[in-house]
Amino acid sequence: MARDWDDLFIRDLPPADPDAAHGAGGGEAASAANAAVSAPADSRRVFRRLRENLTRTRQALGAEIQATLFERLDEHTWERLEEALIAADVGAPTTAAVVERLEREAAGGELEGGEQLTARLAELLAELAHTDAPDTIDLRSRPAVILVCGVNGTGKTTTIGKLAWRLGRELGLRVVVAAGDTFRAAAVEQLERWTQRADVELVKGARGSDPGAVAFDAIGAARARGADVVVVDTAGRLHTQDHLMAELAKVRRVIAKQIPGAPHETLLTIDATTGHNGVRQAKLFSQATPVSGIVLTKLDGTAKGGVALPIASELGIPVKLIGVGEALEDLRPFDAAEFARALVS
Ligand SMILES: Nc1nc2c(ncn2[C@@H]2O[C@H](COP(=O)(O)OP(=O)(O)OP(=O)(O)O)[C@@H](O)[C@H]2O)c(=O)[nH]1
Ligand SMILES: [Mg+2]
Repeated sequence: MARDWDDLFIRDLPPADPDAAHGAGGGEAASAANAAVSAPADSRRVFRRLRENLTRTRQALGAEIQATLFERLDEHTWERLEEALIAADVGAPTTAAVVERLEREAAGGELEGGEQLTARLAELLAELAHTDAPDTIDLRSRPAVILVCGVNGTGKTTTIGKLAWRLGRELGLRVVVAAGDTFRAAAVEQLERWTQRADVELVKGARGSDPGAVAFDAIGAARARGADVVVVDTAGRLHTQDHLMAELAKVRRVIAKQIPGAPHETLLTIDATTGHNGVRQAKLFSQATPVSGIVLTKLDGTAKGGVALPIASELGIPVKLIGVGEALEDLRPFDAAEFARALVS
């Protein structure tokens, strides 16, 4: 069963009364979305779209899988498969373990034919994504606060636009976005465009103003309007920029002071096109500030999509969302099994 939005978000589902759901789009949109996710035709459509958006990785990997697992198996099969997975950035040690296991099972006669081998390969790859940390996003607080941070240009603002649209228009929640990147005027304008498309409220401060103050105002606005979720954008930064890391810590403190236990979710964006380098950078970032979930972005623009699978165990933080394009609907909950199948099929 594919993991979907309703599995990702923990929330008090609204009672049957349609007036209980609010926000632009309202209850109708919410129930339509819920009905749609349960329809098999729709999940097939979503899976097709995921495959399309992963084309670059899939083509590189798929051609090798066709040329290996669907041909006569010999030692070159396993070498070539291993090389292809490493090229897709699955990571050398994890790849070796997966291929060795597949080879052993094939030699033991447990698997026969390309179809079975491919299906088993997808299963083994999906297992790489397992962590013990919770892979859900808890939205039960009123408001729930989601803080989004990461290195420059990794896709924070774009992810927030897509997430706000999903929460607001599709799930019928009332969303307030905080323009916590006060460095550049263009950053606020970019976020403003996204929030207009998503039809959610934006709280912004003057250019150069304190990001903590913007977060403070956004939570105040959310409380005043009975909003369900506050999503806080932040400026890009490196873990080595002490003053900027201190600023991020301050934003967290301001949020926690207003709502004990908040931020309820801290998402770190990683640009998939930077492959394992991005993962190493994210590791350092997550050691400098608490992070509860990864958003892997730009998977549509890379042949290194295999990187999604080992990240969770390498960082000890689950991948919760993936960005597969620049349209509003191009943010997906990360379902390792579905993802692995999309890569190899
Ligand atoms: N193809 C593709 N492009 C993406 C995706 N996510 C973000 N981008 C693009 O990546 C670029 C940077 O995205 P932003 O959202 O501005 O990144 P940011 O982390 O907010 O950047 P800073 O605020 O400057 O640190 C933009 O051109 C986005 O359109 C994605 O999933 N797929
Ligand atoms: Mg930004």
